Amino acid sequence: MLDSANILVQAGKGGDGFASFRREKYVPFGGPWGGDGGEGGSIFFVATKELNNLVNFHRKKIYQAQNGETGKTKNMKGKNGEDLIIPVPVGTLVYEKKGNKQILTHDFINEKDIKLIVQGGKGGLGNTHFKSSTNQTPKEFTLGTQGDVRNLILDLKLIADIGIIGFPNSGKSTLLKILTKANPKIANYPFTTLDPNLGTLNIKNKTFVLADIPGLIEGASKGKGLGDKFLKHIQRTKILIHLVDVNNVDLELAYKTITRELIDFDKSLKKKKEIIVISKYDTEEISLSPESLKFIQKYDCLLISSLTHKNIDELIKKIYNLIT
Ligand SMILES: Nc1nc2c(ncn2[C@@H]2O[C@H](COP(=O)(O)OP(=O)(O)OP(=O)(O)O)[C@@H](O)[C@H]2O)c(=O)[nH]1
Ligand SMILES: [Mg+2]
Repeated sequence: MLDSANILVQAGKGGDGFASFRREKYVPFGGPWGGDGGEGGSIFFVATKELNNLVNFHRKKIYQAQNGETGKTKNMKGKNGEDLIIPVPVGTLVYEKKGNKQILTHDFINEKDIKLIVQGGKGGLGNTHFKSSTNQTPKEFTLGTQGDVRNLILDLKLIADIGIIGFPNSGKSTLLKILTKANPKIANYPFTTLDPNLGTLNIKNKTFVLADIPGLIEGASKGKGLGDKFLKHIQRTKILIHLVDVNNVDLELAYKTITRELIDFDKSLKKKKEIIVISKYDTEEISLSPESLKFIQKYDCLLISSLTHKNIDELIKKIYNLIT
C-alpha cells in the first residue's frame, strides 16, 4: 500500500499582465507602464535515498506550486511563483493517468535525479507591450496561462543490489541488521516487516544496497499474506539471498514454495542469481534429516546464524563473488 500512490500535481498559474498608465505630477499623460505577470511555479521531483516508501503521498495527495503575481505599475514584473521540489524515493516510477491509460513518464533510478513534472503557467503581458505608433494608450494586457495539471500514479520499485527474501519470521530483518547499520523491527511473529527495509553493506570499498523484503507465503503472487506488491521490488535486485529457516521440516519444500511464487509473479525471476541460506543454524547439534542434507548439498546452501554470527563472513564473501 505504501509503495504506490495516486496524487494530483498542479503547477502555479502565471500572473496576469497589468494595464496602467504613467500619471505623475509633471507627466499627466504618460504612456503605458503596466508590468508583466510573474511565471507560475513548477513542480519538480527529486530522487532521494532518504525515503524508502511513498507514505508521504498517502498523507498528502494534492500538490500545488505557487501562482505568479500580477504585474505592477512602473513596468514592474509580478513575482514568480515559487517552484515546489518534492522528494521521492530512488526507484519511483511515475505514470500519468490519461483516461484509463497509464503512461510511464519518469523512472527515478539515481540519487539526486531531478525532473520537471509540471510546468508553471506563463506570466501575462502588461499593457506596455501593446504600445504602437497608432495606439499610444493601449488598455490591453494578457492573462497569465494556467499551470499544467496532472494526475499521477507513483509506483515504487526499489533498486537494491541484493534482496533478502523468504517466509515470514525466517530471520530476514535480523540478517539485514547484522550485515548493515540498519535497525529494522525484529520480532518473533510473522509479518513483522510491512515495508521493505534498506541498508548498505561495504565490501572491499564497494557499497551494496540490501533490501529486506516483507515475508512471502504460498499464494503471495495471487494476493495471499501481504500479497504480490513486494514481489516487484525483487525485479530490480541483482542477486537474492533466499532465507530458509532451519526449523522447517522440509527445507526443499519451503525453498520451492517461495521460488514458485516468484516465478508465478514474473517468469524472468527464475534467472535471478541467488544464494540459498539456511538461517537460525545456531548450533551444530541441530539434527538435519537426510533429505535436508541432500538439499543443502545439491543447492550449495550456506548454513548461518545471525545469533552466533556463524558463517556470516562466508556469506559476505559469497555475496561479493556473485555480485561482481
Ligand atoms: N535463534 C535464532 N533466532 C533468530 C535468528 N535470526 C532471527 N531470529 C529470530 O527469529 C525471529 C524473526 O526474526 P526477523 O528477523 O524479525 O524475521 P523476518 O524474516 O524479518 O520476519 P518478517 O518480517 O515477519 O517476515 C525473531 O525472534 C529473531 O530474533 C538466528 O540466527 N537464530
Ligand atoms: Mg522482518
